[in-house]
This record gives sequence, C-alpha cells and structure tokens, in this order.
Amino acid sequence: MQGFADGLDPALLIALAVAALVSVTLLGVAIARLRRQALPPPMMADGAGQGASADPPALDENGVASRFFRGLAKTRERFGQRFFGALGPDGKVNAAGLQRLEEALISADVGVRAAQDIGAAIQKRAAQGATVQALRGLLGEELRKRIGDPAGIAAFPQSGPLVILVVGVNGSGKTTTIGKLAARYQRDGKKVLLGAGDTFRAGAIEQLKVWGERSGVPVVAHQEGGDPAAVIFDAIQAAKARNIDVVICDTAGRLQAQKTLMDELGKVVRVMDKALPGAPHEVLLVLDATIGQNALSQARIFKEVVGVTGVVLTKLDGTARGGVVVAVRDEMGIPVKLVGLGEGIDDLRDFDPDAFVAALVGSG
Ligand SMILES: Nc1nc2c(ncn2[C@@H]2O[C@H](COP(=O)(O)OP(=O)(O)OP(=O)(O)O)[C@@H](O)[C@H]2O)c(=O)[nH]1
Ligand SMILES: [Mg+2]
Repeated sequence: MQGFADGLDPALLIALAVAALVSVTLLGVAIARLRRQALPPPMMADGAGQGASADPPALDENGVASRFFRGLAKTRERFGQRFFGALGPDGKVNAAGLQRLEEALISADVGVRAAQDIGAAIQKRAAQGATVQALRGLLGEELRKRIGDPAGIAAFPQSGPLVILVVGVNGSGKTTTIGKLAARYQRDGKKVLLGAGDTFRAGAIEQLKVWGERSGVPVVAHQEGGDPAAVIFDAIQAAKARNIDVVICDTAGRLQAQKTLMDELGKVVRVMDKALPGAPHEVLLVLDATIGQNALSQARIFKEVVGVTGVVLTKLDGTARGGVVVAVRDEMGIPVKLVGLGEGIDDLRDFDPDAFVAALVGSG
C-alpha cells in the first residue's frame, strides 16, 4: 500500500502551500478590518461651524436648536468668516475692521440700517476693551432685539374653521409650505382641508393634490383656468359643512408687477370674508430667503394688497442670506412665523428667535 504523501505530485504540494499562504493573508486583512470598525469614528468636521466657532447644541437631532444650527450653516459661515474675521486677534476693531463688519452684516442681508447700527455698537464696546467673546454676545443681543418676540399662527376661532391664505411670488415655496403645514396640523389631530387656488399654472392643482395625498388631506379643486376666488369660496363652504378645523388655501405665484394677478388676490380675500366672516384669519406671505433684500420689496407690495399677517421664510437651508429674517421684522414690522429648513415634509419649523440667533453667532 502506498502512503498518502507518496502519491502526491510536488507541483500539487506547492499549489497547496500557496493556497494556505493566501488564506492566512486574507484572514489577516479581515481581522484588521474588524479592528478598524471597532475603533470610534473619526471626528466629523462640521464645516458649518467653522466660521463662528459655534458648537452645535447638545440636543437631539431633531430638536429646534439642532435643526436651526444645521439649517443655518451657510449664513453662519458667512457671519463667522467675515464678521469675526474682521476683528483683530485681540478683538479690537479699527476703522477698516468696522467697515468690514458692516459689509459682513449687509452681505448676510440684515439690512443697511441695522448693519450700521450694530457695527457702531460693536465698535463702541470694542473701544472699551471688550473681548471677542463679549462682542459675539453683543452681536447676538443686537440681532435678537431686532427680531422681536416669537409669533405663532393665528389661534383657532371660536366657531368654524381656521382659514389660512398662502401668497407669494412664483417658486417661493407656497405649495411645499402648505403640504408641510397640512401634515403638521394633521399630526396634531386636526382635520385639514386644502383649497387649490392656483388655477393659473399648469400642474399646480396636481402638485397640491400630491401633497394632500401624502398626509391624507382632502383637496377642493376646480379646473385649471377657473376663478380662484370661486374655488376658495367652495373650499371654505365644504370645510364648514364637514366640520374641518383648518383650511389652507394655495394661490398662484405672481410677480408683484402683475397688476391683474395682484387685483385678483384682493378679490380672493374679499370673497373669503363672504364665505366666512373674519376669514382669512392668517395671510402667510412665503418669501424665498435666497433672494435676500428683494424679499423686502415683495413684502411691501403684498402687505399693501392683502394685509399680510406673517411671513414664512423658505430655503433658509440653502442660503447665506438668512440675516433677511432681521430685515423683514425690523424694516417691515411683519413677524416671521415659520421657516423652511429643507424640502422634506418635516422641514417646516416655528420660527424661534433664540435658536436662530444662537445658530448664527453661537451661544458663547
Ligand atoms: N431647500 C429648500 N427648498 C424648498 C423649501 N421650500 C420649498 N422648496 C423648493 O422650492 C421649489 C418651489 O416650491 P413650490 O412649493 O412649488 O413653490 P410655489 O411658490 O408653490 O411655486 P409656484 O406654484 O410656481 O408659484 C420646490 O423645488 C421646493 O421643493 C425649503 O425650505 N428649502
Ligand atoms: Mg405652487
């Protein structure tokens, strides 16, 4: 009888040895990978926080402060890099530094008057020997006092539905805001109904219906090209008949220069009051924060035509011009009530002045 090894070809033996070597190497690689996974993750650099050296708030991911902090990343960066960059290492401001401070504020769209006043206040305190940290605090205070107290959406009336009219120029985010707001009321256990008052733009009714379906909210709509006042009248009547808590009405986007469309909006408001005396209880002007100071001229016109009661500032997440919040309140006297911090259904937040200022300048 032959022994086991006797029958083996030397070439086969070499192949077996190579295979064993490869297996050992692969095992080594796998062990190294497992070890790496067991290590704590590397520190993630939050580019957003760099400028103002603001620490992210230690709250849960979806907490108000965290959402503002993330959503205002770009504005904070601009404030941080330009504003604090304009201070010397000792925190002293000279004439050129002051100029740069004002420019930084203007470029974040807080408005020229506010920028000058805040710049002067900081200059004065710096001349008294204030530290950078103290100047940061002063900047926060100056911004905060210009924003005013938080203002919420109108309360539910004693009888009948709360009626909200949503207006604004094309693409500002009206329909998206309505979708998010409807979902919010729905989550709070309210019965919501939407009125498809944008009969002007092709596809607008469909878009609102899609948002309605997302949260199971009914939509009252007529044909494209129909009279928006008539649709909204029907929506309010239906809401009364069906014991609805909140009616939110979409409208066509319009340029403030389009006189007919602006007149039409005036008519919509008059008809709403006929359907339900006192309606609309809230007229929300949706402003796209990325347009900065142009938002002010829009606010001026809409305020005149329909008596805006609150502003929704959308797309704050995508802009470095978040300072426009200050200008809207400071120069127009209209409270910012809600802010859009993203495109998702959960990205509409009550405007929180404290969280806003902390997200811009840091809490320290
Ligand atoms: N990043 C971001 N995008 C937003 C926000 N709100 C709205 N958008 C986007 O802005 C775009 C326009 O939004 P719409 O809701 O259709 O705007 P609209 O005002 O109804 O527009 P018209 O019906 O044409 O007048 C869409 O792509 C939205 O997803 C926001 O808060 N953040
Ligand atoms: Mg729309």
